[in-house]
Amino acid sequence: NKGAVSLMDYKLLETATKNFQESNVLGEGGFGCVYKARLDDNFYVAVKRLDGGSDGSQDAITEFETEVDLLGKIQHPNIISLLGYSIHGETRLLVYELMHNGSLETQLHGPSHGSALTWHRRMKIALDMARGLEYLHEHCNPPVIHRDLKSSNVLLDSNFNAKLSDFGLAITDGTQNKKNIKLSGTLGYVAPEYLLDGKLTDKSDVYAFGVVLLELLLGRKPVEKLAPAQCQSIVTWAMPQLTDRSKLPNIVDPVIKDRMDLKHLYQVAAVAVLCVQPEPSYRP
Ligand code: ACK
Repeated sequence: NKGAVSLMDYKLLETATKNFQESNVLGEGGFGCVYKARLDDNFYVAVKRLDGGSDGSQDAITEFETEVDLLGKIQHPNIISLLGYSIHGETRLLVYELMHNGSLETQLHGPSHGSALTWHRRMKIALDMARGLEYLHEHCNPPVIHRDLKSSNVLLDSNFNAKLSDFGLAITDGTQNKKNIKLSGTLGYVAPEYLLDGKLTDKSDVYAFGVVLLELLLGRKPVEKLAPAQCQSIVTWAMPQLTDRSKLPNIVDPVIKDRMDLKHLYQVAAVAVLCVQPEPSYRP
């Protein structure tokens, strides 16, 4: 029974949360570690642990709640299954189906450099992602915008079936609230019209999907991570024009502009530069 943790689910969940060991870490995400845990003799799950108490814990709690609310209601072969969750003091646990081949990002850019990803598998991953997105945009009521689609949020099972994960930033609001929400996403995947004008639609996910398609095709990220020194020089170049908020009438939506902290201004600066100087053939 998805959406609520039944007694049986609760018992299983308890088993899983007692059975995971620090040594069984699968990887680290934005808000905590993901562990492999044994549910019973031959059934394993993935447990994501969010520890509270640190800076940004309110964001972590909000993301936890969004994930539980949304994934609790969603069931689709190309969306990760949330099997249960628990809140114990400051510690929050999310229990998912185990995806044996980890994330698309690690498969593509990790030590194996995509060697397991034949063209046939890459095509199938693209199709699986499209099916997951189509479900979110066209068949969920209200429609869901993922808002943080990227290769690290695409997980692969033992047969390399792809499932979308990490719904902490997803939104389901209709159209009216989209300009009031905090600007979020990952640099390199964020649609320019969302970043620069705050215009968020399901097409923002489609842009990010395009970036992942390029990753599948090129075997590398179309927009490389900027080195701190590069960021610094971009920001130094852009900040004089951006620090005075009143001088930005057409670049950023007024509501977003008021809510933006310096971190977001830096993002806008960095992306403004990336938009001015794109590598033409890599633009989605
Ligand atoms: O790329 P990875 O090996 O796959 O490392 C990341 C890490 O945890 C942080 O997100 C892995 N991960 C996340 N969710 C799952 C899951 N349900 N099954 C298996 N691995 C997962 C992800």
